[in-house]
Amino acid sequence: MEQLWWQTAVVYHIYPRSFRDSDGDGFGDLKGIIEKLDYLQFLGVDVIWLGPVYESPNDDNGYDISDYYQIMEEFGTMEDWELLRNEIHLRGMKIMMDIVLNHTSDEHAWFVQSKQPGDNPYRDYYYWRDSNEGLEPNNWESFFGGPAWEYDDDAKAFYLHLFSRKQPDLNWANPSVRQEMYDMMRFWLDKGVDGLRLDAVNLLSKPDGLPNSELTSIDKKYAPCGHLVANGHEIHGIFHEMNREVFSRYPIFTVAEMAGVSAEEGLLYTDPIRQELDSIICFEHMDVDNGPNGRWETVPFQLTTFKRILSNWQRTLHGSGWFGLYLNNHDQPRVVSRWGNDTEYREESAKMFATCIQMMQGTPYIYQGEEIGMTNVQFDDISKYRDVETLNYYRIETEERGRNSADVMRDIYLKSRDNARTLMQWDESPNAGFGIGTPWIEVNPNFNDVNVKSALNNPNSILHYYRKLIHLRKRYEVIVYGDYVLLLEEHPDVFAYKRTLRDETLIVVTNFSEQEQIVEIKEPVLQQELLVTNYPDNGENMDRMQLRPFEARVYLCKQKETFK
Ligand code: TEU
Repeated sequence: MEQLWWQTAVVYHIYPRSFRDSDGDGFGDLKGIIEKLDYLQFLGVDVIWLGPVYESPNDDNGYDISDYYQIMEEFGTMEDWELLRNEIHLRGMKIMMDIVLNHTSDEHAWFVQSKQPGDNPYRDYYYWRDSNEGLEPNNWESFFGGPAWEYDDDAKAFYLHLFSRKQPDLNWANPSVRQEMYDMMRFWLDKGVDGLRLDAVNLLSKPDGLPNSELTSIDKKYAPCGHLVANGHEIHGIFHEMNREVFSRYPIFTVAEMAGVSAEEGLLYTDPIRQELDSIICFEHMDVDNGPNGRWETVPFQLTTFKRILSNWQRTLHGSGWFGLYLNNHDQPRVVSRWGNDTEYREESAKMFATCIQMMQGTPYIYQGEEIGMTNVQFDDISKYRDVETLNYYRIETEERGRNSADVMRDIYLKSRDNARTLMQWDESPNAGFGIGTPWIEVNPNFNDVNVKSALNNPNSILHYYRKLIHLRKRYEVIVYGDYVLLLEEHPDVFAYKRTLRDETLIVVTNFSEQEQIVEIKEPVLQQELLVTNYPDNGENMDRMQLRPFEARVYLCKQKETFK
């Protein structure tokens, strides 16, 4: 496989609204990010992924774009963005923009135009359909709850929105839509952007005729349609064209966010021979605690399932495709609260998860606050939540399905996206040093204990551990290019694997439980060195280990065979 710059890179993911507010208006902004670039450089990351910063009415915090060529007022100006780009580049880092191709805002000029009667070229930019005897054109349910169709009085028709009603889906079968989007991406790439994160991008090709979903939802009203709209029949053709028209003309890195994708499909999207995309962020490993009725229903985390899924991706993409390694982002609850222990073992479990995911093959993504072990939040009232998906869920469950509020709040505590969107915790000053204004969302009350300033002062902090992991990736090629073998496959509490490149082997052992675990790893090695661990080294070799709660160890070994 050809070696490329982004294969050794570590990405830091910024949710601009919550990162740092420089002007006191209560919203994070571009100048705020500039203030923190030295910190990110110190952490050692290579690429900064900026959540969407384009003009937007913020129904879905910037994922509803009304103008792709303007910067959102709350975040600053185009000059601020150019300064941010320059400051990132000056520090030897790169900038990745978040691009939303599947939908625009309903306030985008194309959508406003598309409602007009008569001969109107914009009508076909979206999915406008007549009503089906007064009902929606089909039974699809939006990913954010309720019908995927909204009736518009001016247009006298329904339009499709897989996400919120303020995010109408674009019709990618229309060549003008595709050209507009290619122009837009080239605009940003010509401005010196180094990478693109493509939002929900395997949804671009819808099935012909938009057929009903055969699934049923709990109340039989609308039915999930993800399986019909993901990986549609034209999708590979679209990416091949996009690659020819855009990506292949720049020395950039692309990562596609794709739900409902198997490892085998992931390989089709990312195999360089096919000239589509460079890498993929999948959902399969994050969905393991979702119940049969979707993500709001939580079932117990099964480590064996999690291991099987990640191992399958590791093996399938090795040597051809490329994987995005993550356990946290702006759509997911914080993993330390979700599958770890965010009280007694917060530090241990945060470091253990980082070790487990970052020693695999792929590009690691660190989501803001993950590096200090930020946790989920439990606001006492729904009025303190901001996420459109969470608010829709609360309304539908309490008003339409008649569930009691306390039960619904429990689901929200576990899965709300706002768990990850509270303010970045910089120090122990009011609002954790986010800014002096009244913030758009409340701070997590634990910021006195969990913040960057105290983490910087403590050499054993999660933050310093992350720095170490990042440095190891730069130093040992086996972490980047080694092959992958799962060890202790059936163990219910320990995730262990082996990476090998030439004469070097890395053995990664992580305890996902609060109990001690005794495990033995018998490998024919000549020498072994404990590269990193989240507990004091007790001198054990890997042929007999007594792992403490959430303990993680990484051994670097020289293989015996190579010394024959
Ligand atoms: O997410 C796409 C996606 O699949 C999500 O809808 C995911 O299933 C959901 O967030 C889980 O709750 C992307 C963005 O990351 C997300 O923030 C946006 O809301 C969404 O696209 C629409 O643009």
